[in-house]
Amino acid sequence: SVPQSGRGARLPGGEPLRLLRRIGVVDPESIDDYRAHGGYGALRRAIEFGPTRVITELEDSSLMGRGGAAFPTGVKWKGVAGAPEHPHYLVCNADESEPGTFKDRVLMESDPFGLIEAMTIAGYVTGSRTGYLYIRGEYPLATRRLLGAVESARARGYLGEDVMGEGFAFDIELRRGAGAYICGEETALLESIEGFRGEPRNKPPFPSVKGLFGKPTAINNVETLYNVLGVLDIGGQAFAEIGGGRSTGTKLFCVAGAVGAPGVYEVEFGTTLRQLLDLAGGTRGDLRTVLLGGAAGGFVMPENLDVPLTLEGTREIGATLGSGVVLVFDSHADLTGTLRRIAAFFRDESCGQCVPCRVGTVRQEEVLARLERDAPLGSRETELALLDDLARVMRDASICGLGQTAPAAITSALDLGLLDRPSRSRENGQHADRGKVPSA
Ligand code: L3W
Ligand code: SF4
Repeated sequence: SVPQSGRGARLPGGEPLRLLRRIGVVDPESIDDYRAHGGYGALRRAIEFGPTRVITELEDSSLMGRGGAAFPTGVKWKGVAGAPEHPHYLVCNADESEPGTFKDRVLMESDPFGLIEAMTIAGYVTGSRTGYLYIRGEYPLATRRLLGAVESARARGYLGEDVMGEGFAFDIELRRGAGAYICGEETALLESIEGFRGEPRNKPPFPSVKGLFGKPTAINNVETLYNVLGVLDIGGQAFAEIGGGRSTGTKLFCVAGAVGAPGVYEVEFGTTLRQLLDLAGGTRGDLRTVLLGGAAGGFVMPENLDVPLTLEGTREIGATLGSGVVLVFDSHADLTGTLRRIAAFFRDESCGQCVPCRVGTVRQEEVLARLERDAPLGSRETELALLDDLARVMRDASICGLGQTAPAAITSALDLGLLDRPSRSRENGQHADRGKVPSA
C-alpha cells in the first residue's frame, strides 16, 4: 500500500488526483480493466479540446518536467507543435538510472497503459506520428508489459493509422538501453536511438528545435507524461491549485536508507521533508543527514527537515529535488565512503567526451579514496580544497548534466562540513560498508 498525504483537487469521483491511483488496482495486462478505471478518458478529452487547447491547459497547470530540471511541459510541447520543419517526433525517456530512483519502474510495471495513453496524447498535440519509448534495459517486466500494452492498444485502434477513428496517426516503438547511464541524458538518448554511441550533444539547439534525426522532438520523462493525464482529468487550473508556488501537482519520491519503510511515496509539492520521512515509517537510529535529489543532489541536515519539498524551498537551503531521490543516513553511516562510491559511479558512467568530466570524475574519486583511507596527500584541508576546485571546473566546463552535477553531492558535503573529519568507519576500525548507494 502506498501512503498518500494532503488535500488538493479531486477527480470527478471525489478521489484525490494521484499518479499512483491505479497501482495495485488495475490489471496491467488488460486494456479493458484500464478503461474500466478511467483509462483513455484523457485522450478522448484531448481530442475534443484539440492541440491548442491542450497546450493552454498545460500552461495553466504550470506542469514542469519531472526528470530533474523542471522545464515547463506546455512550453516544450508548444515549441514542437509549432515547429515549421517536419516530421516531428515524440520520445519518452524511460531510461531511469539515477542511483536510488525506481519510481518510473513502479508506474510502468503496474500501469503501463497510462504511459501509452499519455504518449498518444503527446503525439497528437505535438503533431508526431511516431513515439519512441526508450526504456532502461534492466527493466524486463516493465518492457514486457509495455510491449503488451502497445499491442493491445494497436489491436483496439488506440494506436495506428486512425487513432480512435479520429483521423490522426500515431504509433510507438520501444527501444531498450544497454546499461549506460549517460543514455538517460536526452541528447545521448537521441544519439542512441539513431544508432550511434550515446554521447551528449551540445545544447542549444534544444531537441524541440533539432532533436531526433535532426527534427523537432518533444522528449519527456515518464512521470511528466503520467501527469499530463491528470491535467486533462481535472483541468489545468485545478491542477495548478495542487502543491505550492511554482511547484504544482504531486511528486513521486524514492525514499531509501535509514527509514522504517523504504519505497515510492507520492505527496503534493509543499509537503515537508519531515512529513515525507514520517510517511516512510520515520527515521531509524540517530539521523545524520538526508541526501535529497540523489547523486546529483545535496544534503539536508536534521535542523532543516521542515523544508517544503518545492523547487523554491529546496533551492533556499542549497538542495534540489532532482528526480526525487531521498537517501537517509543515520549516525553510523560512512559518508566519505558513500561519496567515494558516488564518485566511482560517475567515473564509470562518464562518456569521456569532454576533459573536465573525463578527468574530473577520476580525480575526485582518487581524493575521496584517500580521505576514506585517512591518508591525505598533504593535509586533509588541501584535499578538500582540491575537491572544491575540481567541482568548480566540472560544473562550469562540462558539456552535459552528468559532468556538471557529478560533484554536486560532494560540494554540498563540503559546504556542510560533512567531510571535515575522518570517516566514521575508520574511527571505529570497521570496513566502510555502511550507507551504500543503491545500485543504479
Ligand atoms: C526548449 C529551451 N527546450 C531547456 C529543455 C531541454 C530538456 C529540459 C531540461 O537534465 C537534470 C538535472 C538532474 N527551449 C530549453 C529547453 N529545455 N531549455 O528542458 O533541460 P536542461 O538542459 O536544463 O536539463 P537536462 O540536462 O535535460 C538535467 C537530472 O537531470 N539528472 C538525472 C536525472 C535522472 C533521471 C532518472 O533516472 N529518471 O531523471 C542528472 O543530472 O536532476 O537537473 O528537455 O531540452 N530554451
Ligand atoms: Fe560525456 Fe561527461 Fe562530457 Fe557529459 S560531461 S559529455 S558525460 S564527458
